[in-house]
Amino acid sequence: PNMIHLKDYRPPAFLVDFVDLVFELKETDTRVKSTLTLRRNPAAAPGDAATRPPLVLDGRDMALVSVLMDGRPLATEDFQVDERSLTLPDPPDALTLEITTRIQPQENRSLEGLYRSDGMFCTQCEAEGFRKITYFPDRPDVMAAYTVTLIADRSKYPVLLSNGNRVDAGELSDGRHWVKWEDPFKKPCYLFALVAGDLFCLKDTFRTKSGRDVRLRIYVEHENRDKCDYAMQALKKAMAWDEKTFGLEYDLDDYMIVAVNDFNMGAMENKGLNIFNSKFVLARQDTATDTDFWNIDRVIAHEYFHNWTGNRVTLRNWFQLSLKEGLTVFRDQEFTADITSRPVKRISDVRTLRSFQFPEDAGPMAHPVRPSAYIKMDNFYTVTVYEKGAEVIRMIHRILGPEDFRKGMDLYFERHDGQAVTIEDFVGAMADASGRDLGQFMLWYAQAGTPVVTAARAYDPVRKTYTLTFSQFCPPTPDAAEKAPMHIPVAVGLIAPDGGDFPLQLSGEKTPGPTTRVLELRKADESFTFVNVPAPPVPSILRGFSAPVKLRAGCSDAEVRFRFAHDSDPFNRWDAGQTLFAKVILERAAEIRAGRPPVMDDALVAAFRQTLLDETEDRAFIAHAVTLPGEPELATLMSESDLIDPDAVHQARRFVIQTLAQTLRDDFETVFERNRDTGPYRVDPVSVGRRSLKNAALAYLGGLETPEAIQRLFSEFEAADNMTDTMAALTILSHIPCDERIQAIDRFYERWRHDVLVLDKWFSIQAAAQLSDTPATVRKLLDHPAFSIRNPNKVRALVGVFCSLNPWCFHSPTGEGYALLADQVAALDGFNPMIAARMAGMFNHWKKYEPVRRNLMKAQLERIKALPNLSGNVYEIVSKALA
Ligand code: B3K
Ligand code: ZN
Repeated sequence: PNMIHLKDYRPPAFLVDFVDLVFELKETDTRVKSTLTLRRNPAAAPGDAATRPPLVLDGRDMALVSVLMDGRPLATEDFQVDERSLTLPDPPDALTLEITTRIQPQENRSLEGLYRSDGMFCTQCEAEGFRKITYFPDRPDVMAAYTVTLIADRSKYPVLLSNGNRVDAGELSDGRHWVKWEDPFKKPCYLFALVAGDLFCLKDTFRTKSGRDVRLRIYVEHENRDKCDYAMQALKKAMAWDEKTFGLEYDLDDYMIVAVNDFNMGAMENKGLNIFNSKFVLARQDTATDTDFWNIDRVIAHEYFHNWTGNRVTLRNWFQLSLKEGLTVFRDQEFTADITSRPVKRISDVRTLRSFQFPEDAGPMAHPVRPSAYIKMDNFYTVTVYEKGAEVIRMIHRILGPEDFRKGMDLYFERHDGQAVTIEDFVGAMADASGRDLGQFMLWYAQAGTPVVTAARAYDPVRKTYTLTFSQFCPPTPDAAEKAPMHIPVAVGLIAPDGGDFPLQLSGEKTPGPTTRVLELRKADESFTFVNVPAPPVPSILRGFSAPVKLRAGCSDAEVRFRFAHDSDPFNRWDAGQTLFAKVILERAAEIRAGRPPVMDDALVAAFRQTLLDETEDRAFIAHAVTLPGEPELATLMSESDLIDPDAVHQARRFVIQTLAQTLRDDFETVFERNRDTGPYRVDPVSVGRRSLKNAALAYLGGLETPEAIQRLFSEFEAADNMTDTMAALTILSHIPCDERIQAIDRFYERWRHDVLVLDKWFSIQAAAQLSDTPATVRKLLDHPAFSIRNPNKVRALVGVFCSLNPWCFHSPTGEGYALLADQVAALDGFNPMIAARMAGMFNHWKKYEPVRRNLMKAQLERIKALPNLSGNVYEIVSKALA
C-alpha cells in the first residue's frame, strides 16, 4: 500500500461546479446517474498540450453502465476504467459528464459509501466513501452545488432525505415515489448524504437571532419515538449557544438528524442532514446514564458546530483534518463547560487526554496534530487530531484571551467562507486579528510527542523574590528524533502559607496583577522572577492544564497534599490528588512486585478524607477528586520508568481502594446517604453531581465485598429508577464473584433484551468485569445471539471495552485476551477494515510490557500482518507497531 504525503499536494486539475444525482434505490441493486459540470482549474498547473493533466475520477466497488460526454456516448478509446478510477486522458477544458453506475448497498458491510442499516438506506462519505457511490474527484477541495433525486418504493421508504432543501416530489405509477433536494451551498463530496426509510419524525422549530424559523427534524425508527426529546433539546441549546458565543447562525431552512444503528463512529456532520450513531440520539431516563445524556449534548453540538467549522469553511486536503476537528472539539468542550460545570468538564477531558492521547503520542502511531503522511486517512481520526488538536486551539485561546480569539474567529469566517483552507489560514487569522506572533506556535501542528516541562524554584528571603525556571524537552517519536522548543503557555499561581493566593508581580512590573498568570515559554530554558513575595509559596503550575504537556514540578508530598487541600484552581487541586494517588499506588505496586506486603500511607488517607467530606465544593468535583487514576493511566505512568506489569498495577490499585474503604467506611456511608436523590430524576449539573458522588461512595463500600455490601448493591440495582444508578450498582457488583452478580446480569438481560442500545451496556459490563474468567466470558459472548460482529457498537461494547478498559484481564499472561483480539481483527478485516484497524491499534503499546506479554502480543501482531488480503488500514497499524 502506498503513502500519501502532504508535501505532494497539488490543486485539482478539474473543478466541478454542479452535480446532479439520481438514485433509484432497490433492495437488489441501486442505480446512480450522476451529471457533472466540470471545467479545468485555472489555479492548477496548466501544462502544455502534451502535459495537460487528464481528468481522473475516483471510484471503486461499482459497475459502470454508461458514460456520456456533453450528451454523446464516449468512444471506448476516450476513457479508461480500472479498479480505482475512471480517466479521460484528453478531455476538453469544459464538459459535462453523465455517468451511470450500479452499486450493491445491500452487500456493503464496510458502512462506508451507501449501505443498509436495518431496513433503511444511509450513507457515510467522510473521508473517502463518496467514491463508492459514483465516479467523482473525491477530495475536499473540490466543492460543488448539488441537486439530488431519490426514487424508491413508497411503502417501504416513505421518508427520502438528502442535503439542503426539499424542492419537489412526486409519484410514479409502479408504487414508487420520488423526492428532489437542492443544496445551495457548495460542498465537498464528503458532506453528501442520503437516507431512505420508514422513520418516525420528531418536529420542532428554532428561531434564529435574525428571526428566521428553522425546521428541526429528528428521524428515528418507530420503536424509538419516545427516546428523542433530549436530543432535540440538545440541538436547540447548541444553536442558541453558537449564536451567543460566536455569532454563528444556521444557514438553511431545515436541519435534520437521522439515527442509525450501524455506524462506524459517533456521528457525521453532512450538510443539513446529520447522520448519527443511534447511541448519541436515543435516551430515556431508564435507558441512558447521565454520561449518555451529556454525550448526546456533546455530539449533537459537535456536529451542529461543524456547519461553520468544517462545512462553510472546509479543508484543502485531509492532512488539515484538525482544522475542523480540533476546532470543533474545542467548541463542543466550551459548550459543555457552559451548560454543565467548567472545572469538572476540564478534569474529565484531561483524564481522556492522559489516558489515550499521551500513550498514542508515545507509541508507534505518534503523529503531529497535522500528520504529514498516511496510508489510510481513516487511521488518522485519532485522539491526537481531535483532542490534542482541541488543546492546541485552547492554547491559542489562552494566549490571545477570549476577545481577541473571537476577533480571530470572525476574521477567519470573513476571509474563508466558502473555501477549502489550511491550518495556516486559521492560525493566520488568529495572528492578524490579535497582532500576536504565532510563528513558533505552529510547531504544535508539526511536532509529535508530549513535551515534558520541568520547573525549578528559588525563593530569596532577603529580596522577597521567587524565581521559577522552566526547561522543556520533547521526546523523539518515530517520525523525528530532534524537536525544537515550542511556544507553551503555562498558567501559574503562588499559594501562600495560609492557603490563599499571592497577587503576582513579575519583576519589571509596577503593580501586582491577578493571582493566576500565563507565562509563555519559548526557549529550551527560561526563568521568570516574581517580586514582593512575602513568604515562600507553594507553586501551582499549569493551572487549568494550560498546555498538553507532562509537568515535572519537583514538589514534595507535603506540598502536593497542601495543594490538594487548598489550590484555588480546581483543576490543579484535582490533579494534586491524582499525583498523590498515582504515587501511592505505584509504590504499592513496587512492594507487591518485590514480594513485600503493601503498606498504606496514612497521610494520604487523611488528605483523601478531608476532600471526601468537603461540603463547600461542587459534588461532581468531589466525585472526581476521590476517584483514583484508572489502570490504563497507571500503566502509562509505570511505563515511564519501568516495563508495565498489569498484575501489580491491578493488585496495588485494589489494595488502595479496599484500604480506603475499610478505614473510611463510616464516611463513605455518610456521603452515600447525604447524596441520595430526593426528588424525581433530573439531568441537571447538581443532580448529576450528587449521583456521581453517591455512586463513587457506593463503589468504595462495594469494594469491601462483604455479604452486606453485596446485598446492598443488589438492592440498589433492583430499586434504581434510572439507568445511571442501575449501571453504577451493576458495575460494582460485576467485579465481585457471587450469585447476586449472576442474578443481576440475567435480570438486566431479561428486562432489556429487545433494546439493542441497552444491550451494549450488558456486553460492556461483562467485558469490563475484573474477574479471572472474563477472557473466557468474552469469548462466549461473541457467540451470544444478541452479539453481531457486523455492528460496530457491539464490537466496541464487547471487544473494545475488554481490551481498553480492562487491562488486567486483556493482558492475562495466558495470552487468551490477545488471541481473542487478533481473531476479531482477522474476522473484521474481511468486511469492515476501519473497525478492524481500530481494534488492531489496541496492540500498539506492546513494547512497553514485561517480556512474557510483550512476546505474546508480538506474535499476534505478526499473525495479523501475515493474513492474506490484509487491508491497507490494518497493514498501516500493524506494520508501524512492529517497526
Ligand atoms: N467528521 C466525522 C468523522 C468521520 C470519520 C470518518 N472515518 C465525525 C465528527 O468528527 O464530527
Ligand atoms: Zn467532528
